[in-house]
Amino acid sequence: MTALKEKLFEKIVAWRPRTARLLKEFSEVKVDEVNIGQIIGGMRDIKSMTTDISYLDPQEGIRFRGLTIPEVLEKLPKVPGSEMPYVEGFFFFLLTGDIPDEKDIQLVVNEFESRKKVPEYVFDVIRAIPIDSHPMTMLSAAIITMQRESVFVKRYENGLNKNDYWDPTYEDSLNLMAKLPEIAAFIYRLKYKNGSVIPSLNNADWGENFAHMMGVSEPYDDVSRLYFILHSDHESGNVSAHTGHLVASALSDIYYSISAMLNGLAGPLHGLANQEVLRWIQDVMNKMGGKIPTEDEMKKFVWDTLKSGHVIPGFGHAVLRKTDPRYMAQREFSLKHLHEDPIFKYVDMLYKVVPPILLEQGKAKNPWPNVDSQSGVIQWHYGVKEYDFYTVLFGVGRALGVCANIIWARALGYPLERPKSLTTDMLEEIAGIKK
Ligand code: CMX
Repeated sequence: MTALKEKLFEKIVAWRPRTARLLKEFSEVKVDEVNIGQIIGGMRDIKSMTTDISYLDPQEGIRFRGLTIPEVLEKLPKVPGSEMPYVEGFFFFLLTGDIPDEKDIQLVVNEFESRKKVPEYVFDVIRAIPIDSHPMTMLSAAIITMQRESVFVKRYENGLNKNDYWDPTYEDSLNLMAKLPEIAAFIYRLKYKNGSVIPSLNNADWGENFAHMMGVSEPYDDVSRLYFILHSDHESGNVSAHTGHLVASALSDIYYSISAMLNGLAGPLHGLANQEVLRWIQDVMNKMGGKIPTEDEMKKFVWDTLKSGHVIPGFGHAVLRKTDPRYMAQREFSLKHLHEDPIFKYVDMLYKVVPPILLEQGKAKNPWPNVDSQSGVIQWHYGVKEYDFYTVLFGVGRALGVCANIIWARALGYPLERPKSLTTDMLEEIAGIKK
């Protein structure tokens, strides 16, 4: 066992009795009640899943392993000379719950380094996909193509004890995560830079290597670190994390699970919103001939969008009821590094203008900006202007959290997920509607 895996195993062994006790002694204790509005309304707020990797409070926002975003950015060791922590250290933290020291971080760096070589057939498959396909399609296809590499499948076929499911899942997860930045940067260079692929650096951290492979200079390494960390996890009920968890609960391997996770992330109500924000802003900019609109002009654009039956991308949230701290972290970075950028000025004005309008309209439960409102602007500023690529970046980050969750789900023996559905007739009967 590698040192990282051993550390994780110790945590798993210590944690298992807690889950076992809850199940054995407290299975019948009620946690929640469910009403018809929730059943028809996309299961909002029904407490029915468990994860220890992150928790989303509606007012406070996300905590990763108990730490808020500012605490994560402050407490986790930073890459020398950079403002941001190592993504590898953050992954160690998600996986084990411990704040890593330099040695712990090096364990993850080494694990990723030794597993990062992408099989050539994966690149062949991506090249064979029509170039005008969405990059999320390419990423999802690349991952599913690698399913034949699954260690879990091979060991399962040879007869694997349930207690050990987590072990080959860990192997698959690290094998896949190590390759994701390579595949994402390959897609970017193939699709938007005439196929001039930039080979990976040896022994660089995720941020530095990704910026290098994208062909974008500093501080894009820090932008990438921040981006991957912020997008990693948002507890388990969101579409991408939930899809990954659900698919994995059938003991489908990590490749099937993460590819499915990405397909959920690719929807405009979820991860695709970051590209939609830029598309919307570009549209406003074109209409304004590049001039920064006045507040009144911006208000009109917002109302026009709402009146045409569209949502304002980057605003609202199914759980959050305050400004998303992921938005705030990126806003702080933007205020420091790109406050003069015209697109940032648009975003800044939207921050002022949109919430009162959504409140006045009275539909959205949360009028405040979410993570996607700010993220594309930073990418744009550093020259990554191909906004349909932004969800790929979200996806690479999200895989960190979902892989950590799936490893733990296997370690704690979480079963096949299988909620119960009812017919409309049954709901009407429960409601006491006479027919
Ligand atoms: N603009 C306009 N209307 C909005 C809105 C927005 N930004 N956010 C919510 N609403 C509307 C909903 O469409 C819904 O309208 P109907 O009653 O006509 O169906 C109503 O307000 C109530 O919705 P809600 O309960 O507040 O929000 P949901 O939990 O149903 O949906 C979300 C949450 C994120 C899908 C929604 O706020 C939205 O569509 N936002 C814009 C897209 C976006 O930014 N998505 C990214 C979210 C973060 C992420 O997952 O990446």
